[in-house]
Amino acid sequence: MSPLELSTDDVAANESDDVAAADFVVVANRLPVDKEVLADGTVRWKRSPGGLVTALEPILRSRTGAWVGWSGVPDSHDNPRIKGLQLVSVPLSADEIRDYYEGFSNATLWPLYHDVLVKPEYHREWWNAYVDVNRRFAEAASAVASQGALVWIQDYQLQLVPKMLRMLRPDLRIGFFLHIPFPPVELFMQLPWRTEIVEGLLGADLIGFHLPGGAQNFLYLARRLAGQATSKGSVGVRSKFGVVQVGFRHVRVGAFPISIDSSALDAAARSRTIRARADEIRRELGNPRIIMLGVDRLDYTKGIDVRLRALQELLLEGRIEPSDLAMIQLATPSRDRVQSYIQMRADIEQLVGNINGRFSQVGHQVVHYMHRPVDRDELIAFFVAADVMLVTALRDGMNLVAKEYVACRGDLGGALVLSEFTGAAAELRSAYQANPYDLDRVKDAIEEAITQDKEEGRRRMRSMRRQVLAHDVARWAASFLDVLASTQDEVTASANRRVDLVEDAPIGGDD
Ligand code: GDG
Repeated sequence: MSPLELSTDDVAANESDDVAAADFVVVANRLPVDKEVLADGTVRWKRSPGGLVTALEPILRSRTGAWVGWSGVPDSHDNPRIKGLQLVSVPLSADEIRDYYEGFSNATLWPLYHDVLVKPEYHREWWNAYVDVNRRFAEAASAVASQGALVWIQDYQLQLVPKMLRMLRPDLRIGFFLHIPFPPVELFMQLPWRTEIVEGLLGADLIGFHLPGGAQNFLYLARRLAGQATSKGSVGVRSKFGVVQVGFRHVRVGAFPISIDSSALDAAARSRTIRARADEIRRELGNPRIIMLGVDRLDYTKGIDVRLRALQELLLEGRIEPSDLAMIQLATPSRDRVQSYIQMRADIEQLVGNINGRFSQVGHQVVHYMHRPVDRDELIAFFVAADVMLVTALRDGMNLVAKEYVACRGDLGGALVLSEFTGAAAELRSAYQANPYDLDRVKDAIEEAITQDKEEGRRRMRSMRRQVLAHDVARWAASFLDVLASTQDEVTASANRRVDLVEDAPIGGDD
């Protein structure tokens, strides 16, 4: 069994449908497990990969709480259980998966919030499904939350849940965190349902973004919508804070850059088995002078094509010897029924084929492309083995992979090439940063990383590690939850009052 899979001790079908009241509830599109129905009809549960699970799991394991989400397959009514954590499954039909998940979430909001890298599609039936499914998530959270519980809603698929949940349960403290960028106003204004989304979010007591820029974009919109905004200074987190007044309520808006379980990764990467596997990977690749690595969900925002093009040109120009280099590109399957993803996969696989066709030799392949998930230990061994990590996203809320690479380099080896358009770039200033739209600069950054002086490399890695080890996921969660908890008095004061937004207030144009 791969380490990605949970043992039957960890995960079992829930024998009873009892739902215990929880005082800490996470609401996310996906449960932290995937249901797999095998060809012979057997059911098994696996942990699901992805930034959100990676980030929240350590926090949930240290508390008693509930996680409300979808199991990942159509019409599943099981409630799988992970030790110490109640999972509440929200069933989705095949039509809802198509319209709410693949449609409105991933073909409307995802591209709209990522700089319109592909054209967002606006369909009223997708929107209707998004409203219906958000309502069901709100109802499920309302049913499991105890009186006065703290509810933390996650991400772009559930932006209407804060307001819906507040209407059902004004006693709750409600936080919302957006894991992807919040777009500039000019782009957001395209959305036919822009007012509903902003109002939906304003149902929360605290709205968190990765970066101050996202918070600013949202504040600007929300102030114009609610019309009564005030601004306050810092409320105990590093970033600047804003407050939007919504009727009697104050909604706090701030930046909380997410992170990883840094010390766990640091320790794992130092283990003898992982180091031995990293050495073995280098041998299996034919002992190349340089191992480059890319680790991404196969997504057009990640700029996998950017790094492949840069590599291709560097090879063509003779700035890298093909025999010196092996690149591993791990591209975890993602959203493979959404049209733009099907096209992008074909483009990337063609690029890999072109590079290998031109530069590989018998016994030495230049690009090793994997379109499947690998288990966590193998991934850590990749990080330890890689001389140069390539993160060339065209837009990325944070990018945990960049931080994971740094956490795995206790040996102070390796170099990180990092897109300026990731959230991580704000913290990892000592990376070789590049504008991913400037291919010459990307190439230069890769060359600088390859040819760096050893001491310079150690200095850069040491400085990035200081940041990543000090600012881990526990600190991220604590800073969000501390601010959310401090809203308690206001919640008590405003309980039973209606959410009182200014209806039909203009949020754009000429007011
Ligand atoms: C969203 C935002 C934000 C990937 N392949 C495998 C695997 N992974 C793990 C990585 C990392 C996670 O998945 C990916 O996280 P990212 O942050 O890089 O990207 P998204 O999935 O797009 O996440 C992003 C994040 O939410 C958190 O807020 O940073 O900006 O887009 O942890 O290591 N893990 C394993 N096998 C794989 O094959 N075990």
